Amino acid sequence: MKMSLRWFGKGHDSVSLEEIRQIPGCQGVISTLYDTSPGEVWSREAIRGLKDEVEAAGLELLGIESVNVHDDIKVGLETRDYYINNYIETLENLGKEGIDLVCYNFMPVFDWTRSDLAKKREDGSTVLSYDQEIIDSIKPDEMFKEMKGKSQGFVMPGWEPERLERVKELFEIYKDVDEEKLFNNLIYFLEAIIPTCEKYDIKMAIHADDPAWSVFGLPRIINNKENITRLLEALPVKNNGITLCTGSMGSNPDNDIVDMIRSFGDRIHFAHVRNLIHHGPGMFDEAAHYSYDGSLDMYEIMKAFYDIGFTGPMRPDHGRAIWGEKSMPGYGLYDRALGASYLLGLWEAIDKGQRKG
Ligand SMILES: [Mn+2]
Repeated sequence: MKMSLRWFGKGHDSVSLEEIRQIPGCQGVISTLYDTSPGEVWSREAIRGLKDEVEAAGLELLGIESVNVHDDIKVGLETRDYYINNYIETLENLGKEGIDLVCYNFMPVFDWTRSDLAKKREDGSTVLSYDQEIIDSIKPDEMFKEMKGKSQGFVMPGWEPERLERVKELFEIYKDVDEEKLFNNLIYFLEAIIPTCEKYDIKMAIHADDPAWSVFGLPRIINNKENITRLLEALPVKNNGITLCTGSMGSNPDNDIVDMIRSFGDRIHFAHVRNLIHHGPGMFDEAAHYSYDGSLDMYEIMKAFYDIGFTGPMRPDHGRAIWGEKSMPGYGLYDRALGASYLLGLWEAIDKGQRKG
């Protein structure tokens, strides 16, 4: 396992590479070319520039999160082949620069959804939170505006202003896309790109839908064991893999995360590990990483990753906002550093316990 932190790039992230370098045991970052838009070809020069910047700080660029998939591909429009070719060109350029992990998602319209970006907890920290009743009471474009107003001035991934302008149009183009169509469009996309991934040994790692159920009537296909198994079996090659995000998948208490990790095994290429508290159906708050602070058993989760021999990058994913830090919601330095340390501590204990038998 390689501990890492997500980094949004200079000018976008409140956290610097130099700060990340000082988190004990943190080997690298997961990043993206934040100034690109979905469907655009990433140049080798830009990729190399990002890699050089990360390496100059003494860190490794362990993967890309995300290379976003253009809506025309998800919807299955005729224009999709053009965007798929661009995606392949981007993969070739990434492969030539030695990048071997690409996280992506196949969620329509919204990359992720929350009803509150700064819910206050008893100790004064704030967390992201979800309440289905609130979501049901607002229109998607109103939610977009609300999210923007609460993002502390940061542009959040998946909530770029240009998407806000198109939100009604996006709902329109997705109106005939049900789960079956979306799944078939995902397979069409993967069949086209997998030969390039195999050539450069790039592992594609699809991220779970967040939350793991349908919102605003939009289809969800990466939300439980059955659906992920279907995807992995439809294209049974190693490069067609997943990002196991404990927080997204764990938003639904019916999902047994430990069982999923053990079942998906070497098809897991990237791990997002965080905790959350379930408050009832369709209601949860994000939490500190520690088992005692949430509903997930982080020891059992880390033990499962250990037992499958997980060697890929792991990141602490979202954290709470603490100690007065101003950052993109969920992506401050302090709580993610605490999370990384805790997860590495669990890992060391599991490893040493195992060796001593
Ligand atoms: Mn995640």
